[in-house]
Formats: sequence, structure tokens, C-alpha cells
Amino acid sequence: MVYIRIKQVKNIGYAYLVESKWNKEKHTSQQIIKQYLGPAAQINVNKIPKEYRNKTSIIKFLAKRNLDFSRSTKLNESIQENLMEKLKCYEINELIKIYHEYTKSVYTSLDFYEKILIPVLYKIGDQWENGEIDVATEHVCSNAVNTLIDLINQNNIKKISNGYEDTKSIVLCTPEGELHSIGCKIIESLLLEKGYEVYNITSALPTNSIESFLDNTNPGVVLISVTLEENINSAVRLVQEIRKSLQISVMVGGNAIKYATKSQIQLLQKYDKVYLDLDNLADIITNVKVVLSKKS
Ligand code: B12
Repeated sequence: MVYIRIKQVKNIGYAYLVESKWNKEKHTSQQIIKQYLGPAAQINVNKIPKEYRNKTSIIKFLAKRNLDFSRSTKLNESIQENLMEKLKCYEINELIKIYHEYTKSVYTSLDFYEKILIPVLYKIGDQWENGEIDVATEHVCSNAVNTLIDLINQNNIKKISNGYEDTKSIVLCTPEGELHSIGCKIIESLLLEKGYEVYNITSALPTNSIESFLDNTNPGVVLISVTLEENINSAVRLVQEIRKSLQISVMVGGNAIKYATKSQIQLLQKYDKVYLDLDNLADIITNVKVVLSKKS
């Protein structure tokens, strides 16, 4: 059975997802911690791995705290609708209000990006594809998103006034030809919030200028975000170029990875420090942290 256990440390509750298993040899039940879920005061359904959300013990735990799954989902849907409307009208003041309202109690900026903003961006893409919105509206929305993230960063940047984390820096980029940069911007925002030094060089830069920038900055890890299938080869070329002169860890991700052919994946995996298969924001941030801590 899986359930949530709260451990009190100096009067603060910390939540863990725990599995209770029967140990045949010792004839006793054993509690195995499956995952740390964060401070109990901040727990919500989004923090619980999908496969456990419908377990009775979990539903009961959340229901007790008025945070049950259907309530959270309904709440998210209505916030998404509101956000979409304000993006289309470029109402920046309203957008930042929505963010503040959402993150003022239990939800974090990561929750905002993952449960509200990204699903809205995907819906905007679908509406554009189905001809429900025109290209200009799509551009208005993506520009409004960029401004909103800048404002969120300004808000969070105060937290790093004491200086950056004592690790190497992180470079975020897109391969030549790729104009989709919001994925990198969101990852940048979360890394800044954690106090990392980040260089976001996303724009349609040619491969050789990215390479010379990396030579000069010598970062601890490079994240390459590729959205369009047609840009996978340019991502492969970029990784190959980076590896010619630098042994930096490289993480490649983004919407296009699911369309990559076997040979493209093989080409990327030839380089032992290339990380694929990551699209969950929390996992991306954790992996960056792990990669950087190995180096310092
Ligand atoms: C905004 C947008 C644009 C904007 C981009 C503005 C900007 N500054 O970024 C503009 C208007 C410029 C644009 C242009 C185009 N777009 Co466009 N666009 C979008 C839209 C609506 C949102 C993209 C986005 O930001 N998503 C949010 C991010 C956060 O999600 P994500 O990229 O999936 O990232 C997640 C993961 O993949 C992962 N991740 C991302 N990067 C990385 C990196 C690493 C290292 C790791 C580990 C993980 C990771 O983390 C994120 C969180 O889970 C999408 C819709 C969609 N479904 O995404 C269409 C979409 C991507 N666009 C599309 C198309 C076709 C185009 C155009 C060709 C046509 C057009 N619309 O004019 C051009 C191409 C331009 C080019 N050469 O790149 C298609 C792509 C179809 C396909 N199957 O590949 C989509 C899916 C729309 C659709 N439904 O058809 N677009």
C-alpha cells in the first residue's frame, strides 16, 4: 500500500510518499520511502506522481486538506481559460495578477508553468493548427508570455541578491533555425529562481557562434531545446560541434524529440553525456542540479 507520511522536523511537516511492504523473513511490515514530496503545507495533487493520484489513501489524504484531484483539475481549467483570454488581449497586468493569485498559497512557479501556462500554450498551438486563431493572435500570445515570464523573473530575482549558487553556469540554447524559445525561457526562469547563473542564448544563432560563446564561458551544462522535427539534425550538428572541443554535459530536449528517428537518437547518444527523454520540469531542474554538483 502507498500512502503519504508527514515527518515533523522542528515543528515543520515534511511529506513523503511511502510504500508499506510485508517482509516475509522478518515477519513485519517495512516502510519504503518512494519519493519526497516537499513541505506538507505546500502539498497538492500536482506534486503526487500520476500513477498514485487515484489511490484511496492518497485521495483521502488530499480530501482531508480540501485539495482533492477533481477540485484541483477544475480550478486549473478555469485559470487556464482566464489566462488564455488575457494572453489574446495582451493584458499584462491581468496576467501577472493571475500568476500572483495562483502562487500565493500552496502552488509554486513550477506548478504555474506546468499546470497552467504550458497547457495553455499547447491549446493555442491546437487552435492555430485548426484555423481557430490567426498567426497574428498566436504571435500576440507568445509575446505576452515572454513579457509575463520577464515579470515573474523580476519578482524572483530578488531571491538571488545574495549571489549565485557556487557552481558553474548553465547555457540554454536552440539549434540553428529554431524560433521556439519559450521552453528555454521557462527553464531559465526556474533555474534563476534556484539561484543559478544562466545564459539564455536562444535565437536563430548559427552553430559556430554558439560554439565560440561556449568556449568563452565554459559552462557546467548546456541545454538544447528543439521543437521542430526539421531542426533535429541541426541539434545533432550542434552537439557534435560542442564535443569537438569541449567535454561539457549536454541535455537535449523539447517537443521534437518524440519525432526523432532511431538513427538521430543514436547519433545523440553516441556522446556519453547527452541526456534525452526529459520533459517534466521538476526532473529537468533536478538533473541540472545533479550534473552541476558532480562537477563542483
Ligand atoms: C508559441 C509558438 C510559436 C511562436 C514561438 C515564439 C517563441 N518566442 O518561442 C512562433 C509564432 C514564432 C511560432 C512559429 C512557428 N511554429 Co509554433 N508554436 C508555438 C506554440 C503555440 C507554443 C510553443 C511553446 O512555447 N510551448 C511551450 C513549451 C514550454 O513546451 P515544449 O516546447 O513542449 O517544452 C516542454 C518540453 O518539451 C521540455 N523541453 C523543452 N525544451 C527542453 C530542453 C531540454 C534540454 C529538456 C531536457 C526539456 C525541454 O520542457 C517543456 C516542459 O515540459 C506551439 C504549440 C505547442 N504544442 O507547443 C506551436 C508549434 C510548436 N508550432 C508549430 C509550427 C508548425 C510553427 C511554424 C512552422 C508555423 C507557424 N506557426 O508559423 C513556425 C516555425 C518557426 C521556427 N522556424 O521555429 C507546430 C509544430 C508542429 C510539429 N509537429 O512539429 C506547433 C506544435 C503548433 C501546432 N499544433 O501545429 N510558433
